[in-house]
Amino acid sequence: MGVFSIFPPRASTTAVQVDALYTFLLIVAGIMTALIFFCVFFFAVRYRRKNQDDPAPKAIHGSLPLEIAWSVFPFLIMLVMFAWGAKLYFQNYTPPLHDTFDIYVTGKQWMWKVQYPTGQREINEMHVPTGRPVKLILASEDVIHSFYIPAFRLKHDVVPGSYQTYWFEATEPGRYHILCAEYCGTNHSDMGGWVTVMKPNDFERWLAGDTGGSMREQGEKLFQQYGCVTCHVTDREGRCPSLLNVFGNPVVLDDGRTVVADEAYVRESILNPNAKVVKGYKHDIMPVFQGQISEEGLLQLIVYVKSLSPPAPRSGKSAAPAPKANPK
Ligand code: HEC
Ligand SMILES: [Cu+2]
Repeated sequence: MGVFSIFPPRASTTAVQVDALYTFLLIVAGIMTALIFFCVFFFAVRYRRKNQDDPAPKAIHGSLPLEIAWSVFPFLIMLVMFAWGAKLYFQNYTPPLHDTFDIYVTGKQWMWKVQYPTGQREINEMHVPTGRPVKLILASEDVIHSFYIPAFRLKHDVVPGSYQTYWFEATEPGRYHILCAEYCGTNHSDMGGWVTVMKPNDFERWLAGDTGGSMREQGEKLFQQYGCVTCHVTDREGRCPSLLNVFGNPVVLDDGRTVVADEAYVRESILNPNAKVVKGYKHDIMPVFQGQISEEGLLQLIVYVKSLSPPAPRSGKSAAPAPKANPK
């Protein structure tokens, strides 16, 4: 298939699966096209009027078995396409819960800004390891963009005001195009870059390079700068919830609903705290930060809030014991 390259290179686990489905669609479409053309020509030749004075043939008015056959078979084939497509869709939109490497991507007219939990920041460049699920948290600073890496068969709209998540696992080291696939203004066509896929060892070395403080450290700075710390850490009157072990766990709200504190929840809690108020706490105490913190800053704050919920120790490896929720 490499020689015959109507397909871009395949560098992720999904690429192979997407291409298999695509090939199936091409084959079905090819067979149908061939069949229709064959019938057109066959009938034109077979039933042509040989002599001017031959009587015109009688028209046929339907055939029940034929109609059933050409309704049921295409329907079954469509169902296969649907089930296959839906399976791939759900698989790609549901990141694995554990052991993902998280990368935070912000679209901005007209560039992709990429941040790593370890603090590296890049513009129009992204580095990922092979053999490890990478989860993307996609945000936009301005308009709708679409994050597109053809070699990974990955394309996801990036919508202002919300987070999109997607995941992939790269398989082939190399450099592949990143594009924006949603028209986003004058320089849309220049909005793109490169993703570098590296062997795990090379990637570790790259990650260990110089940074201006990890994303968590930068988030912690913002946490102090915006005064979050005065309420969420030093407040002794219990007016504000502790943020320890909030992330990734269910939160009971004052309207009785229970939501899981994911990236989108923390983002909303910061920008519009009254949208979901934690049970037992009051509305209108936490200030509304809408319009005050950049998308990149929000992502750093989120990484910091995440770091307050260390993952439960997993078998074998020793990890620091998780602090108990709300020590007040
Ligand atoms: C004036 C005090 C105050 C400040 C400043 C403040 N918060 Fe809050 N925060 C609250 C209160 C009260 C709640 C609970 C009510 C609610 O959910 O809105 C809360 C809720 C939250 C939650 C949801 C917690 C949970 O248990 O689900 C998060 C996350 C959060 N704040 C983050 C932040 C961040 C980040 C900042 C700084 C940018 C910040 N807060 C600044 C008072 C504050
Ligand atoms: Cu764009």
